[in-house]
Amino acid sequence: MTRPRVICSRKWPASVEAALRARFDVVLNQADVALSAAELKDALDNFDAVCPTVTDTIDAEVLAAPGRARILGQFGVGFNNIDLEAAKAAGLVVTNTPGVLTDATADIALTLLLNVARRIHEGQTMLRAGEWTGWRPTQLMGTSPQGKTLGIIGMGRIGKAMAKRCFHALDMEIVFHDAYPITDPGVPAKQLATIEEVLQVADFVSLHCTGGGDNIHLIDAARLARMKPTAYLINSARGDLIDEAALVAALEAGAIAGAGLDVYEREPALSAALTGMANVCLLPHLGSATIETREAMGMTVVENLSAFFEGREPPNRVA
Ligand code: 8YV
Repeated sequence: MTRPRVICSRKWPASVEAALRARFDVVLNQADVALSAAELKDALDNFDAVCPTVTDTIDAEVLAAPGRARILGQFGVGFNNIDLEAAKAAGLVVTNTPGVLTDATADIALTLLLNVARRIHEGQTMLRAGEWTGWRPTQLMGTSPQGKTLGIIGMGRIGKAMAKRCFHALDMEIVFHDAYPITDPGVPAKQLATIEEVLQVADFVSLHCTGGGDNIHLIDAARLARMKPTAYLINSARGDLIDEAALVAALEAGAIAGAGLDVYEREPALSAALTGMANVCLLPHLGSATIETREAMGMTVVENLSAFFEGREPPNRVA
């Protein structure tokens, strides 16, 4: 029996690549260089399954008349890099990897919160530059999160995991906005009717909604202006949720206190102004970057593909 032909757009954890090899006729990307649009089209023409990541733009043009592909097995929970309507129109099934990266991503959101609150990166930069002259009572005083209000935008799995951490570990008050009524936030938390209401009361605003579509620039100049001047914006979700130019302007004007960012509007590029701001903590999209999580994400893709090619419903089908 011929085995399905599968291609991965990037290098994956070795244990997952072994699992793929055991089941499929697989082409792996050991060089780990992102595929061009032409190479992605070629992959759709010649493989039964294409496994992209957030770095692959699978738009309508790439998806026009795929010759052979029947399934896109996205490595990641977010899939705003894929034009879902175009994929459906092309007859492709699309799957993602929810659940397995919830804790890792919430950990990074919490890390960013604590970093900006306690000025961790500023302290480390000072030390590494050899500029620490010794302890002083007023040196690098940050902000205590205890008793402050965390505002979550998007109370899904990761939003709830962030709420849990901040409620139990930091004694924070939790408010949130979600497009749907959330009856099980997991910890005491108040759902507010609008994003504006959250922005007005929160000391830390953490984004946990999906990117793309109507959510592009969800946080724009007008919404940044609703935040307290003492508040911090945390984004571990998707870069396009924030109008990055508007964020830079708000930070330059002192309209908000700072930001913790793991994702950017035009990754891997980021606004140069951000890199010069001491009140901004910047990470290179590390949300799910633990060995355990990346292996679990890969094995979830393997399960999705296995189910599909065995004629079963893939467990994590999004289209
Ligand atoms: C991934 C993520 O690293 O899963 C997601 O949606 O943002 C990250 O954790 C990346 O997207 C993989 O494609």
